[in-house]
Amino acid sequence: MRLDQALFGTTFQNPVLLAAGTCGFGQELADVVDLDRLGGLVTKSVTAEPRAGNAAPRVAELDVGMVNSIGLANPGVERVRAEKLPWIAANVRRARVFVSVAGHNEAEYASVVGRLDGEAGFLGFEINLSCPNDTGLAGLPFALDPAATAAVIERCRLVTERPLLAKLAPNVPDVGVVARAAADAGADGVTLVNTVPALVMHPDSGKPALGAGPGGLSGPALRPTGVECTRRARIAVDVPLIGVGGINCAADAVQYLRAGASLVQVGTASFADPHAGEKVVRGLERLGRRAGLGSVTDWVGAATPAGRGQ
Ligand code: RRO
Repeated sequence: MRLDQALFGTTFQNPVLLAAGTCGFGQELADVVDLDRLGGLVTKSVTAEPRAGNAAPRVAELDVGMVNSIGLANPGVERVRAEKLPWIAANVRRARVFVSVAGHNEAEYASVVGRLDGEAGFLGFEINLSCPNDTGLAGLPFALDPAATAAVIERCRLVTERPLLAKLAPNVPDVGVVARAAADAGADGVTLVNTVPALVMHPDSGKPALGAGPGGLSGPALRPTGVECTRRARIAVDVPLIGVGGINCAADAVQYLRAGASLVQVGTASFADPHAGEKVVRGLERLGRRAGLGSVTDWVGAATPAGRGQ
C-alpha cells in the first residue's frame, strides 16, 4: 500500500506528522525518534520575542487526555533562525517541516514569517490562530472570529510564497465558516484542531491544577471533536486539511482521513510513547493492506454515513 501524498508542491512519504508543541524543534526528540520515518513535523509555535511561558505546573494528566497551559514558551524568532532551522536543515531529510507561528497581532505574525522565509530547512508555515493560553485580538484567539482569522492570513500571505496552513480552534459554532475565511484569505491548507479550553481543579481546595489556571484539553477526549471539525471543514473548503486531536493509533488516523484530512498529526500520544507517530505509520500500512487499498489517498474523504455534503 502506498502511503505517500503529493501536497503543497512536494511529496510527503507518509501522512503522519508530529503536532506543534509536542516535538520541540525536532532536535529534542532526535536521540529517541527517527524523524525521517515520519511524514513530517510541526515546530513549537514561534513568536517575535522569546517567551518564558506560564507558571508551573504546565500540564495535568487526566484519564481522558491532558490539559496544558505552556504559555507559548519558545526561544523567539531570532534563535529559531540562527540555531533551530540550521539544525533541521542539516539533520532532517525526508520529513517535511512546518514552522508554527504565533503572535498578538497581524504584524507580529507577519514579521515572524518574513524573518524566517528566506531560510532553509522547512517547507512552510502553520499559522497558529488558536492558542487557548495566550490570546490575541480582544483577548480571544483569532480563530474564534472569521474576520480576524482572514486578517492574519492575508498579512502573512503578503510576505511568503511558501505553503501556509491555518490552525483553527474547535470551540466555534461552525469551523467551516472559519476555514473558508482562512482559505479565501490565501491559506493553502487548514489544520483542525487545536486544544479545547478546559479547567482542572482540586476538588477540596477549588484551586486549579495548572499554575496558569485554565488550559487546553488534548488527547482521546478531543478526537470526536477533531473528526467532526474536519468533516465540517471538508464541506466548506477545497484546500487540503490536516487532522489532529487524540490520534493514538492508525484506526484513529483513519477517522480523520475518512472525514477529509489528507494528512494527520500525532500530538499528546507522543508524550506517553515517543514512537507513537512511527507506530501510526506502520499501522496505516497494515490497515490499508488488509482493506485491499492501493493508496492512503483511497481513504481521504471516503464516504461515510455522515459524509461529505450532509
Ligand atoms: O503554548 C501553549 O500553551 C499552547 C499553544 Br501555543 C497552543 O496552540 N495550544 C495549546 O494547547 N497550548
